[in-house]
Amino acid sequence: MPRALITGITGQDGQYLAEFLHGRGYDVFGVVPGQANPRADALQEEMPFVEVLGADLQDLSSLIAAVEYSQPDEVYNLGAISFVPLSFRQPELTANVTGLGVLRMLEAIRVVGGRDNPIRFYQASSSEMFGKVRESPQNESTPFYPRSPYGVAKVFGHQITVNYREAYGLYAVSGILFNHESPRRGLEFVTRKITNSVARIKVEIQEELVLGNLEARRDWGYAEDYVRAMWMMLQQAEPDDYVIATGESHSVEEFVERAFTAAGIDDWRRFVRVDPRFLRPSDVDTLIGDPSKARRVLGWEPTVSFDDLVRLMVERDLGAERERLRSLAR
Ligand code: NAP
Ligand code: G4F
Repeated sequence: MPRALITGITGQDGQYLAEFLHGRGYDVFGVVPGQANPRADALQEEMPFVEVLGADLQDLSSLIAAVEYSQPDEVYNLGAISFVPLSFRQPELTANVTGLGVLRMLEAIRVVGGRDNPIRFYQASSSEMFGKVRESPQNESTPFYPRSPYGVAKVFGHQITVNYREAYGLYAVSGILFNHESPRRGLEFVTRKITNSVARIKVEIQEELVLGNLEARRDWGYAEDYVRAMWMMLQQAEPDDYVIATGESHSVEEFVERAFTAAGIDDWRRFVRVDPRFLRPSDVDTLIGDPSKARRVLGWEPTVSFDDLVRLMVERDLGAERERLRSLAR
């Protein structure tokens, strides 16, 4: 049985990846930080096949212990402070977890080494690294210009992964993933904030949706498609970096409009208010990825369109809100 160790297993991607790898016959180990992390219990209930290991990306010895114990064939480093506004409020924490955490994970792999074969390492790089974009669409050789402490930390993580590949011959790759969403997306991110609010407005338990920059444009895909790409990258003969994106860009306003339409509400402007509280000190205005290398080399394709993604998320949030109201009435 192949063995995989995942950091960030309680997050959106960690959960989909754990299910995906389990479905392919892997033994799955997951790193969870904290001494009584409530998300660990929820994860164990939903995915009893995962063996949870207490460790933290800020603590090298705990990562070495996790690698020694799990003896993985593949390590997926998805753990991070991943919410951009938090990175402005806690830049040092972000640099430590999202940036230096990658270095610590690579060191743990280098020091412990593989069972029979070298351990293969996946780093969750991000389109946020392109920031104030130098060209459009962005591909693997587009220069980085990060716009947040999160983006800067991801550039460090990306470059240190390249360096460990070149300096020590580690099998280490980075997926430069553009935004990907799902019903498991955290409520703090704009897509899920919108679909959850639209559902609550539809069932009349919320009055308005308060947002920041409606003009920002993102290349939004579906998370399950993106975790499949992570695994595909680690199955190649040679380690390399890949952009994963849909090649389409939409504004936050378009997302809002489609979400209200999906819930059967036409006049979305009546419910939406812009509050400068949700604006960032510096934002990424527009992102659009060029996934042609992933198409050509990995044979990867996105399967969920923008419209279907919005619909899928609204329907799931609406179903959950209706179920919650039904159970309260019982
Ligand atoms: P997410 O839902 O925010 O999950 C982040 C995970 O990191 C959580 O499981 C969290 O654990 C864990 N974590 C936080 N601090 C940690 C620490 N000190 N030690 C170990 N783990 C820690 O993120 P996601 O959307 O699944 O994204 C997965 C990865 O891909 C992240 O690295 C993100 O930056 C990157 N990425 C995401 C996207 C996207 O659009 N989703 C795009 C490009 C790149 P607890 O919450 O349990 O503490
Ligand atoms: O959903 P967001 O918070 O995602 P963002 O900043 O693009 O970052 C996500 O994608 C990255 C990949 O490019 C990941 F690396 C990162 O970990 C994370 O998963 O915001 C998207 C856009 C921004 O321009 C923001 O200013 O939506 C705009 N926005 C407008 N109103 C808002 C809001 N964002 C949030 N979170 N909340 C709002 O009320």
